[in-house]
Amino acid sequence: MTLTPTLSYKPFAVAMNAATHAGQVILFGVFAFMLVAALHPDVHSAVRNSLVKDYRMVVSTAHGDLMGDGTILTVAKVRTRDSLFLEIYQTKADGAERLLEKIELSDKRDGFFNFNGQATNLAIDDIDGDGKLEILVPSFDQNMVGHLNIYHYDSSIGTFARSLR
Ligand SMILES: [Ca+2]
Repeated sequence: MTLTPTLSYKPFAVAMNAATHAGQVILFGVFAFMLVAALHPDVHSAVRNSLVKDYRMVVSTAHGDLMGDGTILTVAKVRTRDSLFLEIYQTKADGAERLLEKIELSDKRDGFFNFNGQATNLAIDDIDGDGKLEILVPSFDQNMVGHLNIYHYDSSIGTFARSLR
């Protein structure tokens, strides 16, 4: 008898060992995942919530010479999972948008109001007739009561401020 069968068997055994080892690694990986999932039954909702948390949607934009100096500014109404913002941008000479101000609204739900016969969720108009434009931002509070928030540019402090009504 020669040793050939033994020699041919050895590589096979090594291959079997490698395959078994790989199988164990995979099994361990599956087990580890199941363990994580068992420890954190809400692992899926956690992943989903983290995705939703980053969710950001521009629901409306409006343009106007809000500072009264001929500079046309862009106002964006931005909704995230649990907040509502106004972002005011100035378009620079090179076309880049520069964020001038970000204002968080106290209400978290987007709202609409009737503006010149149309339902709108963001408008720019001189509603008090002083020759300067205001930002008109409707929103809903947690009781779904609508509010019309009004902001104007206050040149004395160089920033946007909420208008008293
Ligand atoms: Ca005004």
